[in-house]
Amino acid sequence: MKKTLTTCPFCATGCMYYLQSDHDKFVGIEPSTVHSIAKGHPCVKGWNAFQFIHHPDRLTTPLIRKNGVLEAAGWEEALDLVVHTLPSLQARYGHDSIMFFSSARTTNEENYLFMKLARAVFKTNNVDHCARLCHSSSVLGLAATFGSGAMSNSISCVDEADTFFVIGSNTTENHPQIGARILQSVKRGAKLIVADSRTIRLAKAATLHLRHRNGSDVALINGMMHVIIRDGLENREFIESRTQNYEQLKNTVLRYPPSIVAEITGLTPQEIIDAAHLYATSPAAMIIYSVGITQHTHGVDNVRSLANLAMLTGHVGRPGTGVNPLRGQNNVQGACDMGALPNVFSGYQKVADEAVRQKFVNEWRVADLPAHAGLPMTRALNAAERGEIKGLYIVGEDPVISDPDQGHVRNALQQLDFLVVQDIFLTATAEYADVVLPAACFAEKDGTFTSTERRIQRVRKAALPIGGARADWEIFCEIASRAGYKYMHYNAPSEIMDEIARVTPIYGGISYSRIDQIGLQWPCLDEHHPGTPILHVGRFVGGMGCFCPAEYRPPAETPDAEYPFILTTGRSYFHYHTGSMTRRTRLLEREENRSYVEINPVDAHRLGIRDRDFVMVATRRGEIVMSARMTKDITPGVLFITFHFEESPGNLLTNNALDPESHIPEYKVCAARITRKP
Ligand SMILES: Nc1nc2c(c(=O)[nH]1)N[C@H]1C(S)=C(S)[C@@H](COP(=O)(O)OP(=O)(O)OC[C@H]3O[C@@H](n4cnc5c(=O)[nH]c(N)nc54)[C@H](O)[C@@H]3O)O[C@H]1N2
Ligand SMILES: Nc1nc2c(c(=O)[nH]1)N[C@H]1C(S)=C(S)[C@@H](COP(=O)(O)OP(=O)(O)OC[C@H]3O[C@@H](n4cnc5c(=O)[nH]c(N)nc54)[C@H](O)[C@@H]3O)O[C@H]1N2
Ligand code: SF4
Ligand SMILES: [Mo]
Repeated sequence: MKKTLTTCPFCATGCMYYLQSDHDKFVGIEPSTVHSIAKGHPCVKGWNAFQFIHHPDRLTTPLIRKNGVLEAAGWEEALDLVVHTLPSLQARYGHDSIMFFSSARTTNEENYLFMKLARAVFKTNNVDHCARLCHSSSVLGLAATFGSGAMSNSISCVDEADTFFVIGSNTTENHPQIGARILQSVKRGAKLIVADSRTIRLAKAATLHLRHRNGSDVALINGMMHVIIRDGLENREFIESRTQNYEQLKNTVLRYPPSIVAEITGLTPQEIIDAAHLYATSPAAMIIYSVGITQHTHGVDNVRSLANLAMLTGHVGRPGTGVNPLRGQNNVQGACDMGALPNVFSGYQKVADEAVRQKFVNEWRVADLPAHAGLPMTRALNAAERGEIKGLYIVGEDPVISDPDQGHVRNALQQLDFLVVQDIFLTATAEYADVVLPAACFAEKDGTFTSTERRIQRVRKAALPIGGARADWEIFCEIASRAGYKYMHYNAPSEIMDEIARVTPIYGGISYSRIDQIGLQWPCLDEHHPGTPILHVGRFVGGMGCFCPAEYRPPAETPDAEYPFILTTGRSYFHYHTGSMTRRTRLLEREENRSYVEINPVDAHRLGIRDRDFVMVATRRGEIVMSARMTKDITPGVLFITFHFEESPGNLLTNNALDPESHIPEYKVCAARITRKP
């Protein structure tokens, strides 16, 4: 029996454990008792992360569409088709007529190479990934206020906080090891404020549970800041020495007294006052949020408001404080760090900056690089629907199931002249592909993932790729060289990391030898730098912190007579997104194998719906049938569904309304109707 230390392929908590294998067959997981986060306790998805690896559905050979059907093909033929078709589309329709969707499921090295492929070989900045759907609002909102879009503190700070403000994060289900740690701190006496219209598990342990209306977060946070200033609880010294623009913030939040905020949010004025006092008077208070905050047409405003609140009270730059976006995918932090984004190279170095571009021109040995920003992925699908994007290369992403408004996504994919899908399974999106490339999964390749606390950790090859599958990075190198580009050849992923370190200041000190057992947290500037557990200590990354006040704006769609409910979407503990891996895991699929909608008993009784009845949920985009789950944990007037189940896809219903700055979709609020199926 062999055991291989690696990093979990699911959420960005970043637990490490050993994969156990016997002659290239995976048999189990052995926890690593020394890992700083998992401490020997992965969650149920982690414990079962070996099962999907050799599932019979794995893609083992390239597929090419012939006469309308996908047929098995050789690598030569498939790669040649990709290498010939993409440039011919560019020749006909322009360089920016093709788009690259990178993958937060793949390694840093792979994200770096994919953006290098798009920029250096195909000369376009049209590259993006699922952070667009997830924390693009954080990247923008925190960069504007603090100068860095990443989680400010470390997961271990959970042990040092006196008060938690958890808003729009179902932590125990979606970042289970962080959720468990919060509960342990609460047991030791820490206070907990939860702001979520659902009574999530953390809410049951909360000092204060704010069940505010979905989409009213800006009003709530402005209201808390109003009270803090009114009652003299702001941190004057911090405001004076470390921030700017305070007067403007003060003028804005003046207009949000508890009485008005109570009306917008549905809370009582006293709840708003209590939350403000508890947060502001704690010695160390930690804001933890996730996509309940970011996935709105005002997602960036939500994030800026949280940053404002932390600066107002000086809860930033110390242990147990900070503004902490819990990033989602195993490597979404890394995919952003690596520049799989339309406007930056690795390390958030702007493509528009001449000197930065020159550095990459020299390193990559190309004549030039495109200077204007590319398209965000949500905008690219809109452009495809209009016939403006002709070719799309998707790696490890299933937009048919995960993007908003499935009818729109299917239509967009249908309009394409050429679609390449590179995945480990045949996804719903792959049904539209002209070429499908079979990729090796996390257990079959070397590399690194960067966790939500900015920690770069090793992923290790524990067995050979199944069948004819190849590692994503090897596929990219092969395409580059077939396209005539000579400088994308590496003997191993460690060499790719050496290149990343050379051109990316925040990863400057990262090498495989330094992260052999324990990962390092960026910024890690050189080979002697110990890494950075807490950002903004003594000084913000951007110099001075900047208050960016925001006004409350309602969601794009609000309930009316025809669609009287707020529909919100999210996740469950047992499944992961499109379910490509978790639904092929016996134990997880046994726990939960079909779609459900959470509805409050008051609403259910009124509509004649009983627990487990089949119901139809409809929005302006479409309707799906699923079973009702009656629970007081959801506020009357609100419905909750997941998007894990292809058979009744949650995203058939969601609204493709985008935040004007981050281009994130409003997954968290739309208007819906529910009826009992006769
Ligand atoms: N089991 C599991 N774990 C996962 C994932 C998974 O698919 N399954 N996915 C991973 C990924 S990529 C991500 S991004 C994270 C996401 O992690 P979370 O953000 O925790 O996930 P969600 O369930 O989408 O939403 C969180 C909460 O936001 C609340 N909410 C909805 N609307 C609002 C609102 O307007 N305001 C506020 N304050 N709250 C609101 C919901 O009620 C919900 O409880 O999880 C990661 N972990
Ligand atoms: N309604 C609603 N929709 C949402 C959200 C929501 O809250 N509500 N949340 C959004 C968020 S935050 C996110 S992050 C997205 C996630 O959306 P997706 O990224 O589309 O979801 P995943 O299931 O993670 O899909 C990733 C794909 O990567 C493949 N894969 C896994 N490992 C590898 C590998 O090593 N190589 C390759 N090539 N492929 C691999 C998997 O098989 C899978 O098909 O969903 C978004 N959609
Ligand atoms: S908490 Fe996240 S990283 Fe840890 S085992 Fe569970 S899914 Fe994996
Ligand atoms: Mo996400």
